[in-house]
Amino acid sequence: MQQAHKAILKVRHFAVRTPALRTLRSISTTSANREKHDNVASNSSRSASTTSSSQQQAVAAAAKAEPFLSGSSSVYVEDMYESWLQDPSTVHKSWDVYFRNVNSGALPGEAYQRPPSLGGSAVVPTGTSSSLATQGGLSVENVDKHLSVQALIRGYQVRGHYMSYLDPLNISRVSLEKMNEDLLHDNIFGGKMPFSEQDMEQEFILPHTTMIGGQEKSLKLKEIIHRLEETYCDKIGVEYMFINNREQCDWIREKFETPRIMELSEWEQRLTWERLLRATRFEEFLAKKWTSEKRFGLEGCEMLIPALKTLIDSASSAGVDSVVMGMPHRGRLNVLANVIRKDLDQIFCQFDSKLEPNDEGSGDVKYHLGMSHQRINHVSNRMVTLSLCANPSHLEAVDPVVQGKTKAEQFYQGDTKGEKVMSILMHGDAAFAGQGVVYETFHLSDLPAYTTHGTIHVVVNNQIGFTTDPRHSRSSPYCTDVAMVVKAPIFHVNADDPEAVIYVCKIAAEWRMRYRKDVVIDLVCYRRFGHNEMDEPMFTQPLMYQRIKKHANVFKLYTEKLKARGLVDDATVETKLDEYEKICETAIEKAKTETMLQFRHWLDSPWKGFFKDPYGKVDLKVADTGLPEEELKHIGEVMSQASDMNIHPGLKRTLKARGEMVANRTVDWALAEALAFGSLLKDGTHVRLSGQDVERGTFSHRHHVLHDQKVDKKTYVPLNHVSDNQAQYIVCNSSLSEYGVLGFELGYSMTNPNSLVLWEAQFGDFMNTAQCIIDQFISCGQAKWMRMSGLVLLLPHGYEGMGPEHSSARPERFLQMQNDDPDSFPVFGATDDFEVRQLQDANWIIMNISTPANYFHALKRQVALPFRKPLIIFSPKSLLRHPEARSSFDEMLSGEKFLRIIPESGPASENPEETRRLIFCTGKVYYDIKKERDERGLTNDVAITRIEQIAPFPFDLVEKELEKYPNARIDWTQEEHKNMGFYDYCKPRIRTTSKWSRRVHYTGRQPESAPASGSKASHIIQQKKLLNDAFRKL
Ligand SMILES: Cc1ncc(C[n+]2csc(CCOP(=O)(O)OP(=O)(O)O)c2C)c(N)n1
Ligand SMILES: [Mg+2]
Repeated sequence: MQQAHKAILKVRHFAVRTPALRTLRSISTTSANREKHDNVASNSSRSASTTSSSQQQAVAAAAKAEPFLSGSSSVYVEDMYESWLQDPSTVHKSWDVYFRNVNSGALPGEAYQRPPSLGGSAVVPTGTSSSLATQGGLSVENVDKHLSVQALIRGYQVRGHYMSYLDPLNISRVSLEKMNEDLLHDNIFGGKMPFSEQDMEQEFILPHTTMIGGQEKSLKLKEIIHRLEETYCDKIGVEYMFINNREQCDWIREKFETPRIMELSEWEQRLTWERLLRATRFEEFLAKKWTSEKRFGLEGCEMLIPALKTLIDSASSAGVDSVVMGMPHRGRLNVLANVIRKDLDQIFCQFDSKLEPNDEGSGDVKYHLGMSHQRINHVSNRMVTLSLCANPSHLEAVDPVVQGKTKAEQFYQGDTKGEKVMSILMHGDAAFAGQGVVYETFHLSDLPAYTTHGTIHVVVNNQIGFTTDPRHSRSSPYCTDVAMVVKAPIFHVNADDPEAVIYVCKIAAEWRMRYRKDVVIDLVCYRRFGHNEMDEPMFTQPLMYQRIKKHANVFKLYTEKLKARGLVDDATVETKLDEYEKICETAIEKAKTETMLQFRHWLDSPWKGFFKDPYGKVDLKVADTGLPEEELKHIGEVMSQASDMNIHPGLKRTLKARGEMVANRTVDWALAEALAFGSLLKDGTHVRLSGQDVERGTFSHRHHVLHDQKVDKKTYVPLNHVSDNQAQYIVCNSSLSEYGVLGFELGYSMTNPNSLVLWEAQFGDFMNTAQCIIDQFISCGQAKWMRMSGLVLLLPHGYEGMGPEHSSARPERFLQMQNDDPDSFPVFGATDDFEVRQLQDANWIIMNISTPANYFHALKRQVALPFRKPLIIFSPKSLLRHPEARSSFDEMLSGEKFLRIIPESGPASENPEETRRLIFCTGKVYYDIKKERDERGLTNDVAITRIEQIAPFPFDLVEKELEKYPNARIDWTQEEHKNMGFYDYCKPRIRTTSKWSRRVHYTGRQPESAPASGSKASHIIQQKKLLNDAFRKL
């Protein structure tokens, strides 16, 4: 072993709590690695600096040429150079001379001036801390030492976390140490450790990049190492040197390096202990009462509860009054009980398998339910609303939903900077590393229309995912590495050290409130039992679980610690435990008196005042969706003007055409949409449209944000200029994500029912990368969690010969999940109630609309309904510009409404008995069929009826059509393949409507696996055949 290592080991005996040698090993990783890390670190310095990086690099290059410096020191030379530029007195005199020479143009290799004598020292003799800067010269050896101390400090800052004691079981360290074994002869000092045993007693000036000195400007080397070990290699691993912002790095350094800064007050220690007691006792109580029930207990990470409470205390003290949370299964009941303070009896009665639900819908298992609760925070003495979003089993799916809900709360509170509303997301280690939606959600975190101004992420890192070890569940060293993409600081902490956890939480909350950026707490813990309480972990992790069996729980460990400090005694422990036991027992007695399960008590977004009564019974009237002529005209004119903007000539033409349409009392698709939005905004309803390229519109038809052609970033949103007191319109191009963004908009839509929130897919088929949000939340959120949402999905759909990828938004999938019965004609009593009652029972509404006016009414009906349902619209592509797909103002005036079907209105309808064929179809294909019919001169023979609201199926209106054409053959015609599209859904319902008396003939493409042909030619052939088939035998 080298002398220097021996010396440092010796120092450790009297100065260092954790082994310095190990740290040095970790610092001295491979040269490639080191350069990578150092570059990151030095980049961060550079970016915050006023110096140009080329200047610095030139200095570093010059330094390389100096015989007295090794090339590997260039990073530090750059750093010193930057510091020197700001204040020459911050560097040693010798460097001052050197940099002066470089700056005055000294050639590489010539800038270094030998000092007059070798008597000087780079180190400060003990007790003369200020003398260093005044010394005349340096030995080459001492310059090297000086640099080496800086390297040492930076090494700890960059990589100290690798050597910190994070694992309560002490298992993961073993592999780390092994990994570092070969790296003993490090490269950081060129393979030669520059410190001797005597150097440990020498004092060194501390660089400005560390705060370990507190008020002291220099320290003995052994003390430097001791303090660095304490800061970076104990129970907290601070990972932050990748952040390219010097001010933020300095802030973190100050929070962790300042001597004794991490100590908690006695009051905080007792509070943490009491919270830990409740967290621990809660799980023990459940385990005792329901021995064979799944609850995904928190045992092994009980510190999650005091951690969350500390985050909330700190945020509340800093002004936050609403915290929106999302979390997975692990410890959820404990969070509900001890953080959100859900009544314990309500939780306990969920364990009673005999209780039946009092509410409609499927309900959900107890560890998925949401909750919202307002309570006083006893630390801040302020009211705070805590909500936990309901979530499916699909891990991490709730992340973007929480963010959307948070963003909406911020919007409605006028909280533009996230001062009042904040989100906390909890994660499992395996899920955090493995699920792509985590990454998608992180990438929303700093986008203007999506930012929630910083989320605190807490990872319950129990070092296992079900039965899988971390080495098989991720390729990154930490499960938290994904957070590095947004430069969020990551605080790894050993969850067996309550004080370290609490300190980290305080800093995380402070970070969030100060910088309004994401931050991650990695609670490194263990899982005391199996994945759930029924599971045997010894099958797969025998050694880990042998160790866990011998490991005392953190409450016990902390109790001993506080007893030793005289902060608690046996009597207090007993009293507090008894107190909590009594609370649980009382609650269990109360739970026994419950006769029904009340899912409505578990709403994460209660819409106060939206329903007429607390039981969700609603007045079934639908408000008028039409508009007075003047209003249509006014909004149309607003949409035709560009204010003072220099707009593109093409856009000028578009706006001019809009103006002409308005003058002619006509609307196309884009104008109909704008009229609907405009009138809602004018009435005070907030509208938000989000998705990829929605501002202009994928098909360049919308143009809701006008860009000045001469002034950079000058934009104008006409819909925000409809009237003085209007609500705000937000239209935002999203990141290239479907899962994350759709989840976000769903969360946004849940917050306030008096809004219209829309998500548009670039093409409808891309919706399937967000399938989880559609399947788990949108189609059944109300059934599982009594959660309503009026979210609108716009899914461009239609066969235009563009190939298999952009033709179908897969209507069949949505229709398959519709909850109406194909074999039963709904009966609701009063007939004029049919439409709204049917909608009330539906899980969602599915439309394929063929006219602009109907699109206008559909959007407006979303808000006019006395309840909220998700609306899926298969929106058109070619119809956006189709000359026949135009509507008149007449169809949009007051008194007009959304048409669930558009019946035939031509000659066939006047002579229905004679009509030989009644074609039902939907969407764009209508125009093709109609054209073909008219060209064939079959207007008397064929009636074409469009079904605009596919689901819930308009049985009542279809019945009228069937009765009207008693002698017609019934066809369903679609352009989609037979195994896709609308046929499978509509056919049995038409049959049911006819009381199974009439056949339904299919016309369309034959079954296929790909949604459409890749060749334009075969598309055209197929389309021709389809039309031929539609009129065959006539
Ligand atoms: C998206 C998704 N895939 C798979 C599962 C099945 N599953 C449930 S828990 C679990 C392990 C989760 O491990 P981790 O995230 O570390 O949380 P822990 O259970 O350890 O707290 C898996 C794979 C799931 N719930 N969600
Ligand atoms: Mg885990």
